[in-house]
Amino acid sequence: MALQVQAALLPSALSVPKKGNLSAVVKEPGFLSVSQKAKKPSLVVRAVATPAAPVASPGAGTSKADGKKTLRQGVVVITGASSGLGLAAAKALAETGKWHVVMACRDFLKAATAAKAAGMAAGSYTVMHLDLASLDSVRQFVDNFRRSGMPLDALVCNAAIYRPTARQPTFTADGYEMSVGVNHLGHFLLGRLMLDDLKKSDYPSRRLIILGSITGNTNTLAGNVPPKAGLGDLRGLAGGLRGQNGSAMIDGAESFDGAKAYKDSKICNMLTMQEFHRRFHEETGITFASLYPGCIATTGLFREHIPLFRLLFPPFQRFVTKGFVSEAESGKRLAQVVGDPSLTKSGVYWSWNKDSASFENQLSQEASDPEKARKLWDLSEKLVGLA
Ligand code: LMG
Ligand code: NDP
Ligand code: PMR
Repeated sequence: MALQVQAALLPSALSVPKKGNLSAVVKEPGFLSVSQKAKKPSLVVRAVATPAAPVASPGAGTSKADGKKTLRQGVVVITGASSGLGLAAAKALAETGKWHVVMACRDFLKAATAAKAAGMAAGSYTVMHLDLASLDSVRQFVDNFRRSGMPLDALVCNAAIYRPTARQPTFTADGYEMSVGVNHLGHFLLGRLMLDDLKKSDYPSRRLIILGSITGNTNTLAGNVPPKAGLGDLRGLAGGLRGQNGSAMIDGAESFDGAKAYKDSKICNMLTMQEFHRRFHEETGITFASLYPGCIATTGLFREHIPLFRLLFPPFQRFVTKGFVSEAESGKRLAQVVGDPSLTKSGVYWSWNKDSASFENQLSQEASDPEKARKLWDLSEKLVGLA
């Protein structure tokens, strides 16, 4: 049976690292834990996940153990879990024992090393390769995930890049401007494909979460720091964000602005969450949510910013705006949105107040415009090959 478990996992594991070297990957304890730590061979699913202390709960997604109904361990996929918020949330969720975390990352070894350095228990997570800058990679990831035999109970679209100092656009494998390509289009395809997996799950509360941000909302001070987010009439997106004969910017602007492209991508993330909610919540019961986790000024998101910014930004946020939040705290917040039984409401953009209590926040007019959301959805479908 152990062999069977291993065999079931092998195809996904072997095809996981695109860039990585296989022997190094196979040596990785997090990876090996997938088959080595399997203690409950009755189901492939149970074998992949760490056998955690069962949580008593009635309803679906339960199994009988010792004559009692118990909630099985949930499986959550987190994109970009190799650093910052994604890693902190992965750790927070894995530590509860209630979740097995699939870390969907572009750099397999970086993710595996980060998980280990963060002290995540081997067997509480699986690293799988996902490069959101390639739609082929997104499809490949979904195939690999399905072949692993794990159910999907929650999906967190967390990965992002921010290119504030770039003067020229760069492009994804499919030729789309990188910030919107990775932050929005890659996640759009992933979310659309994995909706089917969420639908199949028997877990009591299934959730699809997409990271938003305050800087994409012009109804805030932070959202008014130039350059301001704005999608215009989406003509640049309609033109394919190519940058050569068209525009690399969603609003069709002639010149590229990396900071604006990021903020625009966050509007897309928040609009997409709401459109998912409108189209699928009633029919599926899945919770769709977005959030602003606070200003996590120390993460890798700012890696491309000038050194002076990276030096001053954390104290500025900590002492001046007071919007600063540590990576660990932000991870707890995201973990709440994934698993807290009180945050099941769908269509919500969560934020936290100074006492770290969650509340339903207001999105800007543009970030909650249903007509724009529908148009964005239709255009995105074309760009990722779904329509
Ligand atoms: C753009 O500039 C770039 O052009 C673009 O390329 C890209 O990099 C983009 O977002 C990234 O930034 C934006 C920014 C640059 O420009 C401005 O903000 C222009 C200012 C225009 C006025 C803004 C309106 C806001 C009005 C508020 C008034 C300000 C008061 C501040 C207090 C607010 C309290 C609620 O800006 C910068 O690069 C500045 C860098 C910001 C971070 C560092 C700020 C330094 C502050 C020093 C903090 C010191 C540490 C605190 C110690 C406390 C001790 C107790
Ligand atoms: P980090 O840079 O620390 O983390 C981003 C993650 O995304 C990394 O794991 C990175 O991988 C991954 N990533 C980047 N490009 C790709 C790609 N092509 N394919 C797959 N993964 C990719 O940033 P944060 O933790 O700060 O950001 C996480 C989320 O939080 C983002 O959605 C961001 O918009 C949001 N957010 C952040 C705020 C903040 O203040 N930091 C505030 C509000 C929202 P790698 O490690 O390989 O680089
Ligand atoms: Mg901003 C008033 C509160 C506040 C908050 C909560 C943020 C969050 N910022 C605030 C204010 C200001 N910022 C002010 C007054 C300024 C002018 C000095 C300012 C500047 C600033 C810059 C240059 N802030 C930034 C930048 C960035 O490059 C970051 C960015 O826009 O990335 C897209 C950023 C951020 N400020 C935030 C947050 C959360 C960011 C990180 C970006 C994000 O993930 O959305």
